[in-house]
Amino acid sequence: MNVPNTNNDAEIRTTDQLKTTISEVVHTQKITDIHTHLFSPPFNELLLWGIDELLTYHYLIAEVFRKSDVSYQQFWSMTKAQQAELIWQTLFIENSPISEACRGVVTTLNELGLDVGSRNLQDYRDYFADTTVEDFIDTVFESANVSKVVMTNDPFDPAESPVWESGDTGDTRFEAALRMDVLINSYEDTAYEHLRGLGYEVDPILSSEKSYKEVRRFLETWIQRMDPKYMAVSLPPDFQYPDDGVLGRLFDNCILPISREFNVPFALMIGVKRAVNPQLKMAGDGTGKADLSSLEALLRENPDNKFLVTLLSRENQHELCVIGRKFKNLMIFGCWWFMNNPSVIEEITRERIELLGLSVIPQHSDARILDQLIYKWKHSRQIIADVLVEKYQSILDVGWTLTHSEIERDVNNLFGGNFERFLNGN
Ligand code: FIX
Ligand code: ZN
Repeated sequence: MNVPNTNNDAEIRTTDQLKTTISEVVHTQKITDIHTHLFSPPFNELLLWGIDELLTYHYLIAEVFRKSDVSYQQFWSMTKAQQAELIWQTLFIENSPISEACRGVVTTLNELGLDVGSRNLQDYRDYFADTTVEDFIDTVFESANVSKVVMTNDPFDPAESPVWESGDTGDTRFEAALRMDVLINSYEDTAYEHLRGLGYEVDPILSSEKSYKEVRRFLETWIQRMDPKYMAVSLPPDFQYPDDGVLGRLFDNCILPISREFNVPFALMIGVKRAVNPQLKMAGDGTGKADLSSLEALLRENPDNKFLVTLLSRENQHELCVIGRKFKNLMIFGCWWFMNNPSVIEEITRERIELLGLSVIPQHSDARILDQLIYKWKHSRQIIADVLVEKYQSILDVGWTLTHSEIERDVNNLFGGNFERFLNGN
């Protein structure tokens, strides 16, 4: 017997109804963006926004050198406004802006109601000059339909310190993530001295019980100060675990115990080769395929720890899904950086849903400039919706029934529910 449906829970029978429902649900569902490089207003100049920032995004800097004769030295000696003008002229006027990073600028301007057909950079600059950052945050969060964004907070960055010392990060839509690249990847070069300077009694190679205790004390202090959603690190493709060096000692004696004790997951972003071309500065990082047996060992040997993982190499993505099937303490998230392109997002999202169903966090934005929330989410939402249509259609075709509220439940989990449950579960 068919259970009668209320209007709100209409049964979906046809492909048209399915497409309309998914499009409506995917576009109206608010998103928790679990990894960005955005900052709330009290962080002042760390919060980047506006057309010149948008145009000088490091993804576009990498592209401009391929099409312009400008030398590295000339480019880096320009002001930000001059760099933005060069990028605009080269990538948007002298060439059509169809790379994903270029297209993102066009989508963003259009969504902000600006006339992209005019190609008038000055008009775009005027628009931003007439806007306050607080108003613009509201505009962007509304346009992207995002409810929360997780920042990337470096406890070693002096530019962030005043805000953490003040205890007030302002707008609560911005939440913290405790980033540990300096601690983990530069312990001997940078972190050790810094910690000593702050009065932590650590030794240069982190080899004593006393040092472990002191690093744990440092982490505890920052967890209390930031109330982070998770701790995070980016790692090179040759990352290994177990490890008898500083990284292994930090993981086993400091980070993993603290992560368990405070129920703060550890996010691993694996596969970045930093400074493949140092001349490009932040745009000069590359990617490499990782050996995921290290990740398997980490998950197996630390079953009471929770790990969020994203990988930078396309070649690793299928293997990661298989690992996800083996370890419930792993939450796979996002299409990171060079993966954040339509063809790859589509492939990875399909692969993940086929192997893991709805138990993943399909995307994060990695936005560095506030405005980018608009295009990154607009582009990704469309792809996620298309993959969902295909997957739901395949069960409708063989007689499964679906309702509007079931699709709402599923999309809600993908866009925030899975993250919250993973954080709050034991
Ligand atoms: O390590 C990271 O969090 C990376 O996302 C960034 O460092 C990278 O520069 C980036 O912006 C990628 O989208
Ligand atoms: Zn990032």
